[in-house]
Amino acid sequence: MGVMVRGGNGAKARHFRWEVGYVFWSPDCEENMLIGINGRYPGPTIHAKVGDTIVVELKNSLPTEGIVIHWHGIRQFGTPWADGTAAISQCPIKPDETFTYRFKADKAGTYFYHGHYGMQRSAGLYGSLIVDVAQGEKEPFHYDGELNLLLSDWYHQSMHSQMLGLSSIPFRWIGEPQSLLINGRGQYNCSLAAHILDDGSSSCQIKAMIVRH
Ligand SMILES: [Cu+2]
Repeated sequence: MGVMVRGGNGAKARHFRWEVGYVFWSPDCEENMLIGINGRYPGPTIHAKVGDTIVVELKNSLPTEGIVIHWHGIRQFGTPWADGTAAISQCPIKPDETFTYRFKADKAGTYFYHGHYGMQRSAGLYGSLIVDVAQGEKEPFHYDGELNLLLSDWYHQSMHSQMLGLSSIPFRWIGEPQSLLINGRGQYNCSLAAHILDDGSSSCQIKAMIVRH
C-alpha cells in the first residue's frame, strides 16, 4: 500500500504500510512457507526519485521472531537508525510491534531491501528499491525499456534447518537449493517441462544430463 505526499523542490514523501508475516506460497510449484509482505512475495517494489523521503510503517506479524529491514545501497546519511541492522542500529521490531522507517533516497540506482535478522532474506523477505534521478534531471544513458530482475536461491528446507546446520559442530550443509527463482518464480518439478524436452522422463537429473550433452 503506498501513498505519495508532495514536498518542496518536487521531492515527495512516499509512504508504505507493510504487514510482514508467514504465508503459504508455491514459488516453484511446490507449496512451502515463506515470509511475505502484505500477504505477497516477493515484497512490493519501492520506486522513488532522488531527494524523496521513503517512509515504511512496518508491522511485524511473525508470531515469534523479530524483524529488521536493511535498505541495501541507501547510505542513510543522518538516519543511521534506519539502516536495519539488528542489535547494532536498532532493536529488532518485536512481534505485533510497528516501527516506522524514514530515510532519504540519496542517490539514483537499482537497489533492494531485505530482512537482516537471522536468515529472513533467504526465507523470502526482500524486494526491489529503485531510485530514479531527481525531478527535471536526465539520466546519463539511453535505453529502450527497463526490466527489473530479482534472482534468488530457493531451498525447500526451512531457514531454521539451514541456520542450525551452519552453526553446528561439525558443520552441516543442507545442500544445493531446489530451484532458482526469477522475480519470485521458478520451477522445481521438471515433469512440467517434459513437453519442451520431449523425452518423456520426469527426473531433473536425467534432464540436466540431456541438456548438457
Ligand atoms: Cu544488504
